[in-house]
Amino acid sequence: MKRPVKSVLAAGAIVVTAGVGAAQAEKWDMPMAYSATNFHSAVGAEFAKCVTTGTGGEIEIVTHPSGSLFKGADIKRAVQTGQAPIGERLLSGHQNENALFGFDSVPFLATSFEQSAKLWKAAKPTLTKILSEQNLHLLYAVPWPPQGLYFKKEINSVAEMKGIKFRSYNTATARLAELTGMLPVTIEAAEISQAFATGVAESMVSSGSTGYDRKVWESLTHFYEVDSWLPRNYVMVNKDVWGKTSKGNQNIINGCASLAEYAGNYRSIEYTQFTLNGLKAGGMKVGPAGDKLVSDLKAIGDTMTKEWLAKTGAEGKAIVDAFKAMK
Ligand code: PCA
Repeated sequence: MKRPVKSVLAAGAIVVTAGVGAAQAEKWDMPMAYSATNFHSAVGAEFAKCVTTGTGGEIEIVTHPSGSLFKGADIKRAVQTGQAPIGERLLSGHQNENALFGFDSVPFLATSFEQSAKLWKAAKPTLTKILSEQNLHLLYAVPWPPQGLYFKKEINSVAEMKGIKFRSYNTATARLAELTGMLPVTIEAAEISQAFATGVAESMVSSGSTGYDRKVWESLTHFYEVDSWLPRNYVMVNKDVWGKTSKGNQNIINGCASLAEYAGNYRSIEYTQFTLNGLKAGGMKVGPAGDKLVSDLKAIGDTMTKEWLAKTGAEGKAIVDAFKAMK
């Protein structure tokens, strides 16, 4: 792990040389759940470079996308326990531990990038505190594009979804399946192409981005733009590791994290239409959900919102109230 501090040649030929007496170099392996080509992973790789360059190589971050170091579901535990110093994960993936993690998967609460940014502002202090109590320091978070529904046939109402095998990625998506009469099966994004090809799953709610990354047109035919919510990925550091990091390096990491959050948000917006076009080019029918499907889904959304508020109590209500006050 430890090796002498060395110069880092950044893009544009800026040479950063660590001073005499600089701390020993550390390598931080950063597990990530999504494919290397996905924009979250690309932003994570830029963030890693920024930190490596900015700290003059004192901290070298090496990203491991596609769940190659730890599978998505195991990344948080790995960082909490110090098996990995830093990592990225879907925030609402922890909804089963604490319903507050699902603030960004409440149907139709925040349905655009603008609203998602406000909701994040409203929720961030609570989420930061919960993560801190779990030995995690929150660095940055980036939204996925708006979520829509994928199917292998035309669907015009919730009644037509009955019995369909549905790939879920968190508690909210599993609940959505139950309430629509579908059969939920949890599958990581890294494994969905195979799940659809073999018929283990026939439908999912996700962004155009994930469908595009996983080439789902090889198995699926329809994507309905529902804009039900925009879930976030976040980057966390083990708190003990963070506590041992020098103030100067913490500042550099925070600066790189702010840049990553900004760039990630921008790329997510840009990627939305690009990936919907990609699904079309792959042969899928892409368009807004019909009126009946939308009104059926809104009714289910109301149920899920009530359930989430009942589970999260005063803290959940405070997030929603703060968000609504920003409008
Ligand atoms: N892609 C991720 C989470 C949300 C999204 O758009 C997934 O499907 O796993």
